Amino acid sequence: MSEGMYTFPKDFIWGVATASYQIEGAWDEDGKGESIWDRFSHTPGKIDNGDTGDVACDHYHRWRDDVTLMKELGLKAYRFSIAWPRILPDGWGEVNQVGIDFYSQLVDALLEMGIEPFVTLYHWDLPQILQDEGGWPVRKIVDAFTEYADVVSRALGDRVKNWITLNEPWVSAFVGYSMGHHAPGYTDQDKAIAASHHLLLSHGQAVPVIRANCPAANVGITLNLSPQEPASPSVADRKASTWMDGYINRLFLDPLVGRGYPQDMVNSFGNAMEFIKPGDMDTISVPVDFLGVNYYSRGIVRSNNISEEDNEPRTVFRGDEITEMDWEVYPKGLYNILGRLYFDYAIPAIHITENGAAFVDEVSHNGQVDDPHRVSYLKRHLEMVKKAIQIGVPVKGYFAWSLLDNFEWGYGYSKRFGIVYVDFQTQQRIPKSSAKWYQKVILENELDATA
Ligand code: GCO
Repeated sequence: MSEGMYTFPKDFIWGVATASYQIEGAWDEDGKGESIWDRFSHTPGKIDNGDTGDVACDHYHRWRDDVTLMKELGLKAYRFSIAWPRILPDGWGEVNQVGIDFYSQLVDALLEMGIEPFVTLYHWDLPQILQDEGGWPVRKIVDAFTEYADVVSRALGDRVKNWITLNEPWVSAFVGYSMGHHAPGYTDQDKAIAASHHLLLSHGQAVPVIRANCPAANVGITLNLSPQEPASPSVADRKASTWMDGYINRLFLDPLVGRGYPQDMVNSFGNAMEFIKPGDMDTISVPVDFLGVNYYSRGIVRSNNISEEDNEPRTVFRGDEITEMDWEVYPKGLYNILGRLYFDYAIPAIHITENGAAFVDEVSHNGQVDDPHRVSYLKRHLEMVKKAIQIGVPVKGYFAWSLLDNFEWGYGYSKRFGIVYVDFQTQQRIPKSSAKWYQKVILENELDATA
């Protein structure tokens, strides 16, 4: 091993991630019910350019080719999500066998190719019919999710060993119900807080059900985590960044590890948390096998109240490398988060379930897509994973976001995150130079930080 080279642990899991609504298309085929994202994207003005996920990457029809592509890239694992309304078009009750068969065949094909499936049960495409009855802010959703988790883990649990209950409950709750940028598009903070509690409760109630159906299961939950730094050392900015940390990180981490909701958040939300029932916090803190971490960037927090006497001039500015999402490239934040999860929260195992960047990608005259910025982004974040492992953080796997360019929610197809380029007119896939770079990293199980 030459200088600058780092060999990852032997059993390190190298993967990519996707999500059902972002890639599948076939939005109303084979008995699938409508999801909140179908409804939202079909509502004029909600998505840039009027884009929808109706066709997306047409993965529903092209999945065999996509699995072959994954095999060619040498991927060891594939994190994908299941579209709840494909399985239970009415939210619960009658099962759509065609929907089960789709995922069942996908799982078989992955296993045949030696690719380990990581199934996310919920990546934001709630059956619209459940939203019509109130959605995540209404408690009965917890039983609906549990039934859904039961149906899927019964059907796939003989083959799928890795389960993620929810993807980014903060985004589901707050971007969907309070900011209104995501489906179902509400702007009601109390609804969002109730939604976040019922999401966590759904997770907690589903974990034992998945284990019962799949005794060998590794079960976890994926959070979007991001360090929040004060823009100056002033009291006002420090207070604001502590609040933001509570809102994005601690509101989910603390209850999951059995610490209950952070007191500063409870105080800040006031009596909006009356929906908590006895026993809920125990249900939520059920032990899991791993935590999934989605990391993209940090936050730099400036108090709104900058006229406050004790505020000071800003001292922290974002760096000059910014992605197409207007997110700062800040690899060190991943290291900080990982350290905190291990040393403060004693998390026993971590998978980086998403990490990646959107840049403008173009097909050159020779049909290649060269994306050096993405290679650099991935490399520098993997370097931080390596450093975290070196100080003892149990990082077990890394999933690049994403396999394919896809439907980036409110931005539609305008942001490309894939390591594989997708021509949305022809559905042609072109592995970018980042895919070839990642293929080599996986093959060698080694990172050349100097190159
Ligand atoms: C996320 C999402 C992805 C996004 C990605 C880039 O979990 O936030 O899983 O669906 O596409 O994060 O914004």
